[in-house]
Amino acid sequence: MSLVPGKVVLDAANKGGYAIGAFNFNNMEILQAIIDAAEEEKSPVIIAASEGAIKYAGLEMLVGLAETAAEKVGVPVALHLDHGTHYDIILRCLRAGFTSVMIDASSRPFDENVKLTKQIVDIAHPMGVSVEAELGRLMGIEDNISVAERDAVLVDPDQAEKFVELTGVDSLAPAIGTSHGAFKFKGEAKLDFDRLKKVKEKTGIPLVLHGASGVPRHLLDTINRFGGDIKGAKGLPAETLQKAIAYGINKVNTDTDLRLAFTGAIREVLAEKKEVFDPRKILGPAREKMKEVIKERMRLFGSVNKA
Ligand code: TD4
Ligand code: CA
Ligand code: ZN
Repeated sequence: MSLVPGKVVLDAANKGGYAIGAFNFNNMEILQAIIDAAEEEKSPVIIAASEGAIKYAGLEMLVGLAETAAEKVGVPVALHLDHGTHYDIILRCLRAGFTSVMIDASSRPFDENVKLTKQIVDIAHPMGVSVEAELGRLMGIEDNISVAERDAVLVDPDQAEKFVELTGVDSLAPAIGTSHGAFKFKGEAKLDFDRLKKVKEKTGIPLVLHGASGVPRHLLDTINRFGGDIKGAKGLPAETLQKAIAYGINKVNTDTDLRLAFTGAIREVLAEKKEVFDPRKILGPAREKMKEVIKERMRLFGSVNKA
């Protein structure tokens, strides 16, 4: 079917108490892995492109791939701009056919974040496009962090309430202790569930967890076994993620786990089959591995059979 607005799948997840996966893509194989996983699991899905992905593949190329892939399947698919930083790039995405955009002005002062986010909502909504915004800084929280330090970094629930009222945003990413990449926690994985609970109570809208990759051991092991060298990586444990979903997270962003799956599968083929030089024999297994990882994530999120 045609791409659907992000709000359609996120509002249903909010009502149903589960989460939709937002998976980043920047080439055909990653996109196919996401779409095929969604179809096989009968799961709604969000495909996400970062500004870096747009720079790498080209905006029209990504939209063309996304629309073609979505048309092919019966499950709802939304095309989302991940971490849009400026008005101009967001406008380009709106014109090109994105059905959801994130304006990430969380590093700016609160009033500026409100102003820019509201500006985006005002142009996106009449086009039927949903808007996600962010509050707080995406950062891991250490055990010994003080209350004041924590307050300075993580989302303020009262501000979140005000922010949603003032902007009319469709979904919100509150910083509660996750961070992007493969090195999320030095010690124990900790999230500020109290804060998450308050943000949910005060806003009621779909909440988004960034930096949610699990960084599973087996993916790291494959990479390291076949010539890679990634040490000390640590992701968000499955139980912690499921608790966050129970507290009101309805969109879970995953990029790192796909990068790990992709890299491990390619390293394995190249190490084990030294005679191979056909790109399809190299990227095919990587696509398969990513699909497996995505399906596993969808089961964890509770989005299977929700399409
Ligand atoms: O928003 N994201 C994905 C971030 C993608 C960054 O892409 P560029 O390198 O092009 O800037 C997440 O929250 C994913 O979190 P994860 O835990 O998977 O790192
Ligand atoms: Ca940010
Ligand atoms: Zn993110």
